[in-house]
Amino acid sequence: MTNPDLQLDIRDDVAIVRLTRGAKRNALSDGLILALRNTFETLPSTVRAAVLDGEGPHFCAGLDLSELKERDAGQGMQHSRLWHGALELIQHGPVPVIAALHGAVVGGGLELASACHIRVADRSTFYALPEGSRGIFVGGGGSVRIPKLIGVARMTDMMMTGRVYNAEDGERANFAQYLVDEGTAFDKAFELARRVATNAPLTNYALMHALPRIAEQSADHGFFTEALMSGIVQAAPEAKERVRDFLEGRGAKVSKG
Ligand code: 1HE
Repeated sequence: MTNPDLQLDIRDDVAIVRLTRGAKRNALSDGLILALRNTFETLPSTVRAAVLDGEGPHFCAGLDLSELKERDAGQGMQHSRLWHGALELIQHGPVPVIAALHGAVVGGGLELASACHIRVADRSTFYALPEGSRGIFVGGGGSVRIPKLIGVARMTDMMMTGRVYNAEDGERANFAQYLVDEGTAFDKAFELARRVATNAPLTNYALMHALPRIAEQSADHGFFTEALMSGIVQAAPEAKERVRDFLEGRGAKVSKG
């Protein structure tokens, strides 16, 4: 399925997925949501990490409001489930995804960013949830994912009062793990993706699939799941090879950042 509003470019083992609907601030139409789902579902098996970014002055203006027609309750629910399916394939898909943020990261754009594993924001970035003032509610998984980043109290405040966070305050509030100079978010995200791509695939798998689940388990269940995952990951030949490399002086040492 091709969609002119989404571009996929593969550079070695990193996929670059770009929203290319800059004229409409990368507003997410149903077609674009389906294209995102399809892209992450069908990434070539050689890909080990992905960068998600947006063309033009803004990362993403959220839901395409021009498609917000009169829907009955059932259709509204199905629309939300469409988003859930697509964003689930980003969060729990085949590879870690690093979002390169700039300009508006608002509404469904923030929901999309929060489904990624690492967020890099440049200094032009701002975050908002205008759903609150448009008389609607989040529907793309935002109520589940965003409080895990910034907390329920901040999200409630954003939606009730229309509060907008700038890039610096946004970093302090945990929207993004990296804050970089304007115009450099893609480069930083790509550099991180290349680094992430060198990890053992099972380690990345554990980080994407086990860690967030463990965080929601009781301590007792979490310790047990951790032990299972730990056993599986360390048994892989690649883990043995990497540890041997270090012990025999070939592996990189940890150094101060
Ligand atoms: C759009 C959209 C959109 C821009 N749907 N068309 N999201 C929002 O409520 C955010 C709405 N957008 C904005 O506040 C602003 O557009 C921005 C701050 C993002 C960017 O401002 P600016 O001055 O750079 O651009 P612009 O002139 O406002 O927009 C350029 C064009 O994009 C214009 O169309 P044109 O034909 O007049 O050129 C806009 O109409 C169009 N555009 N944003 C449709 N969102 C799963 S539920 C999720 C629920 C939500 O996401 S609700 C929040 C929706």
